[in-house]
Amino acid sequence: MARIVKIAAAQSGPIQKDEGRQAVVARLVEMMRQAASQESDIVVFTELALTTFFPRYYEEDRSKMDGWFETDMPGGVTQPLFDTAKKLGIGFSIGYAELTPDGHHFNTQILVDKSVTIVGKYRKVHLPGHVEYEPERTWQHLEKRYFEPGDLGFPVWRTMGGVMGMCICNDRRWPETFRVMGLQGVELVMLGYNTPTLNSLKPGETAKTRMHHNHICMQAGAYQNACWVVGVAKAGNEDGNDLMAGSCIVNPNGEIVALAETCGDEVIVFECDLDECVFLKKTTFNFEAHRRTEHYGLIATQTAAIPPPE
Ligand code: CDV
Repeated sequence: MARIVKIAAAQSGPIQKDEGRQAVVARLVEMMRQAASQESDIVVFTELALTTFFPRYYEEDRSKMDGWFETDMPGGVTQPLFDTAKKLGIGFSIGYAELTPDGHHFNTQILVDKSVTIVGKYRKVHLPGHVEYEPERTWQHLEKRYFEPGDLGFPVWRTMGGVMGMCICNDRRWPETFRVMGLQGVELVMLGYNTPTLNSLKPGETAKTRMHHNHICMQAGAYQNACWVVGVAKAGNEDGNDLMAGSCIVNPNGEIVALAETCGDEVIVFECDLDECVFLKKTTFNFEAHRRTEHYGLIATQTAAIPPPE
């Protein structure tokens, strides 16, 4: 038995601050064509795929940042993605900054099926960084200033022959992200990331260690929930800021089966058999048989770690 979904991960190279959305969308459309030419069912783009990673820029008046946000999806500039997907018969998932009609700002990802219907929307829950300008940092990471935490939870959708979920960048570091989707039977998790190659608060940490963190959390999420994970980077040097590459496709054993080789626009493709999720879901990670929720209360009731008194 095999339920094959051919997945393309479309890594973006750097997007400079003054690169227009139209030029960016043209790059994404080109990668969508490459994915379709390899008969992919779905192409996954990165977090905030339409612009440079703007949360590195501080602006006192937050409303001045609204130009980085999309008020419509599809909108005038993003319509070519939907038109091309329809023509080529390919689904896609893409991250962007969302400004809602009632004025809310989210870091959002959508899932679009082959008929170009938006079947799923996810809004980033774990927002890293800080609200105010922090002079001790070599660069700023102001996601907490410009976005609200997502208000949709971690839903999954039955579409394209499987159970699909999404999360965004920092979410991948939290086992809760994957487990909540695992508890809904997720078979494929799609995510994009913009991750600095180095840590401005920990100068000695190597790029290799940070790449290890990047991969290990996706590999653990895949294995512990018996699902496929696709992680798609925005990579390379944006306005002097280095973002790590390492886009990958991970199987339900937690093994990386496809890995990007460059720091630029690059498409990697793998035939994912969703039935490969079945064995672990029925044995080691048969949640119904083995989970002990009576001991997990702290996870959903306490935020900070509270060690015992000295
Ligand atoms: N875009 C992100 O969420 N980036 C974070 C960085 C700031 C650590 C990440 O977890 O990769």
